[in-house]
Amino acid sequence: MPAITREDLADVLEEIALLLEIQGENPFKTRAYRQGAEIVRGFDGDIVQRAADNDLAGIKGIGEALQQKLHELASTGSLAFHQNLRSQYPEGFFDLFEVDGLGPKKVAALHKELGVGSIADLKAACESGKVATLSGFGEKTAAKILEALARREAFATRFRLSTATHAAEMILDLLRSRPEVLRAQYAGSLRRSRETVGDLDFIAATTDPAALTSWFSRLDIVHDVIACGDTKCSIHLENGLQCDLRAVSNDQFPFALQYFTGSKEHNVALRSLALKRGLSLNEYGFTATRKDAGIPTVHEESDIYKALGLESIPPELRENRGEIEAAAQARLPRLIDAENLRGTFHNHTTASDGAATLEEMAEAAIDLGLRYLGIADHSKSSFQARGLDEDRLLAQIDAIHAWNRSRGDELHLFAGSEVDILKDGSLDFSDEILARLDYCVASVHAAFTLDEDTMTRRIIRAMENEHVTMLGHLTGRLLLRRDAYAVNHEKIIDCAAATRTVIELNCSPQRLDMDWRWWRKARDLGVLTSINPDAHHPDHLQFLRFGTGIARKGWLRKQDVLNTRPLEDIQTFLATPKGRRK
Ligand code: DGT
Ligand code: CA
Ligand code: CA
Ligand code: ZN
Repeated sequence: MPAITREDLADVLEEIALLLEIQGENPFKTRAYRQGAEIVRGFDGDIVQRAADNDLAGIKGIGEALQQKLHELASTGSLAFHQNLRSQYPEGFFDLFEVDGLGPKKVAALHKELGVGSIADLKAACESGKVATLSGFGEKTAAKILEALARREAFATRFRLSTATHAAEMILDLLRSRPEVLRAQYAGSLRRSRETVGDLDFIAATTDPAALTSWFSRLDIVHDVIACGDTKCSIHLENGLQCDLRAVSNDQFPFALQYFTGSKEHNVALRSLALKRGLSLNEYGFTATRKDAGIPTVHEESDIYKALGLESIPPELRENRGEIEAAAQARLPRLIDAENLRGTFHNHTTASDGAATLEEMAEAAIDLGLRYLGIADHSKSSFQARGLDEDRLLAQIDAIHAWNRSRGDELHLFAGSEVDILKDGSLDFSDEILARLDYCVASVHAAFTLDEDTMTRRIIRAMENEHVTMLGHLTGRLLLRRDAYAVNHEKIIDCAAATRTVIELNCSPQRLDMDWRWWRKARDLGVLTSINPDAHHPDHLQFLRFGTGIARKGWLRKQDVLNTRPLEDIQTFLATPKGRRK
């Protein structure tokens, strides 16, 4: 049985209230359940434990009927009364409540009169005109529902790291500017640096939670308020991104931050570790489950880990993929930091499909504090990207040498190419041409539909070329837009180790490719990566931060990343025959 949380208890009570309301129960009864949910959410103490122990007597607002139900729920994991209510409705029925403008009364009428049991039913009923003729609805309401459904479709997506980070930092600034906010942080998948995020989660420590949630719900950036109570507020931004704010006390803050950072799997593992020490851990604090267990003092999130005998686990690693075991043995890797990067290799200019000239890209790199920048424009087969032919490439090499003569002590430019890997695994330039370059990134840009075996052999053939320094965006995926093509990661990683080919970590937020789940294995085999923004604009150099996030998520250290090395070391690396590069 998965551990029941305080939120679970409150959610069930709220759902009961909703279902009773639909069935036309008297308002006092439904209100009792709603109030119960609020009390459970805000209760100062381990309400889950008390419910499990049937120790709820005397809590104001939780009558006998609720006490029994909470006890059943906390001790068995489910509640028969709730399940019975629920079973009277089809699976997709509960989605209807998420449609803007549909309250329990309207949902009840739609269900009773038109048999609407899902979002799809609702859409069909609106389109056929049935909803418009229903008493209490009308043309206008039906049109509004259709609009809400369209918006819901547009919103029912995940968001890229760039969109999410931008919004989160802006909101964090707003939160931290409030005098009643003692500390604030974003949690959830964004803090863990996942490649996409479903919604944003904010935790704020404050002395006045209700004032903070109310202020939050009235911000200019709010498109609509999903729900707003005394301790929690959920809103949509204009772009459809949902933001959940939880207002907690300063003492609860580290626990809430830890809990809502997740992942769920990490939390479950952590909680069972706590139980072995006689401690129950939830989003509000530690409580003793054994008499002899002392309650640890916690000021910061890291104190929670320390109390459980663990090294502090960076958020990026919290996916329950071995991080807890490593932390218990004090063997967590020392992860790369954004400040470790000294240059980067995969960047475009107006010579192919970039928006800025060589000089503009170079100036942007200087502004960012980089010591070297690799230029890798497309090769001739990528004609839609104005790929360079041999003559234009040789002219670009000259321009790069000229830059290095005049400004090389500020920023060294490396002359490269993002050379197409053709369908048979040969390259778009001859070895003679490639030999004129400082380095080359080889990428697949066409013929995506080969079967896995053929695609893998195609890429391996390219990696076996002495001139291919690194492999660009391994799978070609475009997050939320285009799936990865079929390719065998194990074989590619093995080949990279054998041929000393670097595998790029393409940190364009559209790609984040190779996927973070593979880096630890690659690292263990001695494969190097280069964190590359695939910049088509000076601003895109900022993508490097997403790259370090994903590299950290992949357990990578500074020494696993080529572009953390000083310029002189890179020059030595590139001058060494590929098979002997270290
Ligand atoms: P997302 O928003 O889909 O990108 O992913 P998360 O990880 O941000 O998920 P979210 O926003 O639903 O919840 C934030 C964190 O709260 C999640 O990572 C772990 C914690 N959490 C939420 N619900 C539960 C739960 O039922 N059990 C446990 N153990 N943790 C939960
Ligand atoms: Ca989230
Ligand atoms: Ca959330
Ligand atoms: Zn490319």
